[in-house]
This record gives sequence, structure tokens and C-alpha cells, in this order.
Amino acid sequence: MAANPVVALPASTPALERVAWAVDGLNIEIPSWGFVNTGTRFRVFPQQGVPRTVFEKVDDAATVNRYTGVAKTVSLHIPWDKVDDWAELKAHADGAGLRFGGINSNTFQDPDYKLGSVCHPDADVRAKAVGAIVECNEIASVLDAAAVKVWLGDGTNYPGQDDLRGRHRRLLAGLREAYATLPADTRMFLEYKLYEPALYSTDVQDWGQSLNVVRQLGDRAGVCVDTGHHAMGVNIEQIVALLLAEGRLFAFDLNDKKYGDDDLMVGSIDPYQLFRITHELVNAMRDDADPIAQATANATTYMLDQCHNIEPKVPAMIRSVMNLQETVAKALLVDRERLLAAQAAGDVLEANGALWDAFQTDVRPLLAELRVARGLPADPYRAYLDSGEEEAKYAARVGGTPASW
Ligand code: PSV
Ligand code: MN
Repeated sequence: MAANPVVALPASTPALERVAWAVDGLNIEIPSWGFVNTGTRFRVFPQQGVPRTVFEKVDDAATVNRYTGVAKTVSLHIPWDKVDDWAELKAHADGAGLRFGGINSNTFQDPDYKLGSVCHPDADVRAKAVGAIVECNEIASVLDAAAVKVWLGDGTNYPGQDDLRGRHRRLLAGLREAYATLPADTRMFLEYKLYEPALYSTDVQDWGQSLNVVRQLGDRAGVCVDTGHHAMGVNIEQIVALLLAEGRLFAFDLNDKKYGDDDLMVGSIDPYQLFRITHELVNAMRDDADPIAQATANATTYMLDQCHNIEPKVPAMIRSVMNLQETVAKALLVDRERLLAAQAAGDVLEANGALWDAFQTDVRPLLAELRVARGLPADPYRAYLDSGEEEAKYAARVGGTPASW
């Protein structure tokens, strides 16, 4: 399998040693588009020091890794990150100590995709969309990337606009064609989203639809859960648990939200929800009785899919990595024996207490110690701010066209 530097968690490790997995085993993938100028549909606010090329986006991802030590892969988005010479980009990433994770297809911005991409009523547009995903497969092969990620903006805005079963048939046909050209050691992630840009029906709207499709594609296709892509109140950790049980939870796009698909920093709005999600993953990693869920959890990709519209981007990314790392560390502290015993005894409060006690633990001093022992700064966020690198970047990146939506 191509690069996914997650190291499996040994199932029975003492609590404090287990926490070290959050520093040594965990990998948090950084999206190239997390460093560009973004905004809402009302306004993009330009920032200083924004990358002008994909090489500079890779540099920013490498900075996040240099300070945190756990962000060893970077995702690309095509065509945003297209270059003439992929070997040059690969050499650049190698030199910066990074590997490529997901290659994300973009079939939502070209004017031809107004009525959809692989589900479009017109066969020529469908062929173009399949071609865009196939191109990502080829790029993944050249870059030795771990995965190709498909998110479709496909859907309709009005009842009756198109035939819903017809669109489903086109979806399956198009993705089968694209999957057939997936490099042998690469995985395909299919992301779902409740709505937006389509406002009435979305062709891959929820985890059930994504699971149904990936099952029909093959063993190397799995579901990508973007935490921002659910209706309010949906129990995301239960979706995670079920997808682990089915062996199809392949990836996360992590971010936080208050209302819609807000793409805020992971753990910034509802850290307990993030804890409940990471608990399901760690719980599966430690569950020798469920080898499918265990293997699936150990191979899951954690990517940050965030837009830093008003906050400085590299510090925000470092903060997000730390938020996730701290939350995973808390999940690693759950006393699983206590939890299982309480569940078996039907002791509701004791079982819930096993989670709550872990969630309430301040793991920051322990993580600081573990980082220092590995030659990393105790507090990566503070160390980056104190380094002067942010201001140096502002001075160095003058002129050219900052990457933007
Ligand atoms: C869609 O909202 C999404 O979450 C998909 O992952 C896209 O590829 C990404 O955002 C970037 O626009
Ligand atoms: Mn996403």
C-alpha cells in the first residue's frame, strides 16, 4: 500500500505508553488548500504570506510537520495543484520530508458541471468528469500517493429537475469506470455531503449512499466521513462505529461546525464530539475480538479539511493538529476494561464515567514531555509563533498571485 504512515496501535499497552501512540503512530494529513486565501460566498479576505504555488503549499505543510512531527502527508486538489513536472513536485516534497496522501478530484468548478458531473444528463459531460477522476488516479500513481478522493457536488436544485434513479445509475457507471483505473496499491475514498452546492437532492448525500456505492466498486473503495457534512444533531460517532464494523471507514475530512459546513478548526466548537469519534476509533484499534474493525481503524486516514478564513493559516493548522492529537490522547486513556465491565453489568453511570474521566484528563503536560523526548517543541503552536517564521514568510512571499478560491 502506498504512503499512509499510520502505525498500528498494539491492542494491550499500558495507559501511559498508549498515549505515546498519539505522537509516534498517529498521522494527520494536511490539505494543500488549507493555506490559500478563502472566504465565504460573501467575501474572500486576503492574508499575507499566502502560497503562490503548490510548491509553497507543500512548504507550509512541511512547516506544520516540522513543529508537530505528526503531519507527514499532504493532500492535493486537482486541478488547483496541477504542475507540468510531477517528478519535480515529488522531489520537493521528499526534500521537505513529506509524502502525498489523497489526490482530490474537482468536478464541481468547471462551467460544464452546472447540472452535475458523473451524474450529469449529458454523456459528454459525464465522460469529462470520469476523465478528471482518472487523471487523479494517474497523478496518484506518479506521486506514489496513498489515495484518490472523490467528492461530487452533483445533485439537483428542484423536484422534477432530473430522474433520481437515473442519476444513481449514472453515478455507479461513472465511478466503476474511474475505479477500474485506480493504481493497484491505491485506495479510493468516496465522500458524502448532506447538501451544497445542490440544494434539493445530492447524489451522494449520506454515509449509507456512500457505503452502498463503495461496496459495488470493490475492496479498495471506502467511505470518507467529513465531520461537517451532516445535519445538526446527527450521531457521527455511531456512523464511525458502523463503518468500522463494516470495514469501510477509510478516511476522515476533519473540521468543526456550529451550523452548516463551516470548516472551522477541528475540535474548536464541540471537542466532546471529537472525543466521542476518536474513542470509537481507538476502541476498535484495541478490540482484538473484531479484527475487521481493528484493521480498518488502524488504516484510517485523518485529514484536516478546513478553511482558515479570518485566522492565520499555518498557526491555525498547527493548533488543529494539536487539538486532534490531544483528543486522540484522551481517547487512548479510556480504561477499556472498566468500560467493558460496566457495559456487561448494565452499569450505565459507570460506563459513561469511563469515557468522561478520560475526556476530562489534561493530557497536555504528558504530550509536551513526549514531544520533547523526541526533539520536538513542547508547545508547537507557541514555538512557531516565537520563531519569527511567520513574519519571515510575509517578507519572502511578496509579488506573484496568492493562491485563492
Ligand atoms: C466539499 O465541501 C469538501 O469537503 C470536499 O472535500 C472538497 O474536495 C473540499 O471540501 C474542498 O473544497
Ligand atoms: Mn471534505
